[in-house]
Amino acid sequence: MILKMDRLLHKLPEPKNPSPNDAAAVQELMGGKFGEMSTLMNYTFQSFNFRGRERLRPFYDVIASIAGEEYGHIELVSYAINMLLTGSTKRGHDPEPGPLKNVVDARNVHHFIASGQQSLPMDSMGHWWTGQNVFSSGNLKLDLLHNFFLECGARGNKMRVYEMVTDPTARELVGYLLVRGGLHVVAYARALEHLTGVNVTKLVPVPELSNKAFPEARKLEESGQHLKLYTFSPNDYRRAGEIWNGFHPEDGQPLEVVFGAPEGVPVPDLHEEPQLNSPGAEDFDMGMFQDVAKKMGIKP
Ligand code: MN3
Repeated sequence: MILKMDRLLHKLPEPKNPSPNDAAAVQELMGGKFGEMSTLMNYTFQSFNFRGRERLRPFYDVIASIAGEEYGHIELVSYAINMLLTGSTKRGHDPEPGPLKNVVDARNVHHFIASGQQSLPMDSMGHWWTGQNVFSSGNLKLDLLHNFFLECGARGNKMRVYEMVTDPTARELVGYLLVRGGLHVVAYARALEHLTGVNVTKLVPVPELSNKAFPEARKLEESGQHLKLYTFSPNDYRRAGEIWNGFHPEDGQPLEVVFGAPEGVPVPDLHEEPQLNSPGAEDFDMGMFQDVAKKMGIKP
């Protein structure tokens, strides 16, 4: 089961300007082949499908813990896209002046036609994410090799998106994902080492550029965010520490398992976009909920 919290994993700064094209590039980190939807669904299916978990429990615990974190990553990418899209069009109810005319040349007009100026489960070219991106062979060595490759591929794409976007919201997002995805690269390398004895961490980093070259990532690594594997569970997955231990291969600092989830930050409020009828419901009577809340003693 999953336990949900109305919190975001990391604080994103407000965008300097609306940037529909930065948002379109960031979509690759959502619904691209190597995006967060792919990491989430790969580890989710592999953990659901895991056979022989009593014998191989620590491997199961690592994959399941990382699957939990990836849910928070798609959520964070979604908010970054939403924040970058906010303000791209002129707000108002009157269609006649063409309030969406600014975005007819945007890279991804699905943001304005198929959604209310919001993130979508697609890549930077507007291709919908597909379950064909999920690899769950049932063979532990093969699945871990795939996961190591997937995280390295994701790392490469994150770096290129960083080099493409200039908005601070987008760059902070990518910096954070580089740090946490970098940790997942090392986790799958360590898992393969425990399983096979092969020194996979010698391959790290792939691509060769260090996270420390990116100012937003460097700042987070200085506070140790590349060292802590969270279980995203109050009581379970406690044997992840039998794999996540020792020292970070790049800077030699000690690795640590944290039971539970990071505290997170409040979820940003997304304002209404009346020109897109989003969310609409203009005649909804707010007083009705206020009366119900009062009767039930629910605090806002
Ligand atoms: Mn991720």
